[in-house]
Amino acid sequence: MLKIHGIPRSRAFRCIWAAEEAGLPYEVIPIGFQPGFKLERAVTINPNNKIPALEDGDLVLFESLAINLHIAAKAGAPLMPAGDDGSRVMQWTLWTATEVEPHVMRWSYNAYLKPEAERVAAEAAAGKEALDARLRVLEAELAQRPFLLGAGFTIADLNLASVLYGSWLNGYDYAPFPKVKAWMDACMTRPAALSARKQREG
Ligand SMILES: N[C@@H](CCC(=O)N[C@@H](CS)C(=O)NCC(=O)O)C(=O)O
Repeated sequence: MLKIHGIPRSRAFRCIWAAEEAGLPYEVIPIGFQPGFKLERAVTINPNNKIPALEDGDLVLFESLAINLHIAAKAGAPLMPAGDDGSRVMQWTLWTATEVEPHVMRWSYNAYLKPEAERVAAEAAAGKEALDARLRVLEAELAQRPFLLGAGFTIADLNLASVLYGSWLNGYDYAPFPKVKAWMDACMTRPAALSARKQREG
C-alpha cells in the first residue's frame, strides 16, 4: 500500500492522481497547513519538512514529480514507457520542474494564491510572460500529436498537466494556446484525474 503524506489541496494532488492512474492501492496521510502556510505538524518523513512524501515499504521519497515517476514505474507501460520513450518522459518531467513550475508559481501566487493585498501585479505579469514562452513551445509540440509522447497518455502528461492545473482552474488565459487548452481539458477529465480532483475540489 502506497502512503502519500500530504493533503489533496497541495502538490500531493499530483501523487494522488498518479496512484489513481496507475490503479495502485494508496492511502493519504493527511498533513496540512495552518493559516500562514506553516505545516500543521512536522513532516518528519521528509527532511525538507514539506509535502508530499511517499512511503512505499522501506522506500521513502520526496519531490512530487519523482514520486510520480516511481509510481508510474511500478505500473509500467503505457503509463511509464520503456526505452527512448522513457527518456522522453524524463525530458518532459525535468522541463516541467525547471522551465514551467517556477513561472506557474510566480503567476499563481500573484494572481490568486496570496491574499489580495499582498499580490504584485508586475510579478504576475512577469510570470505570465515567461510561462507564455513555454506554452508556445508546448503548443507547437501538441500540434504534432495529441499527447506529449504520441497517441497515448503517459506520466509525462500527468506531471506537466498537474503543474499547470492550478493556472488552468484559476483563470490563466489559455486562449492563445488552443492545442494546450484541448490537451489540458483531456488530461484533467480523465477518470483518474476526476477522482483525484474530487478529493481536492470537493
Ligand atoms: N518541489 C517540491 C515542493 C514541495 C512543496 O513546496 N510543498 C508545499 C506544499 S504544496 C509545502 O510543503 N510547503 C510548506 C513550506 O514550504 O513550508 C515537490 O514538488 O514536492
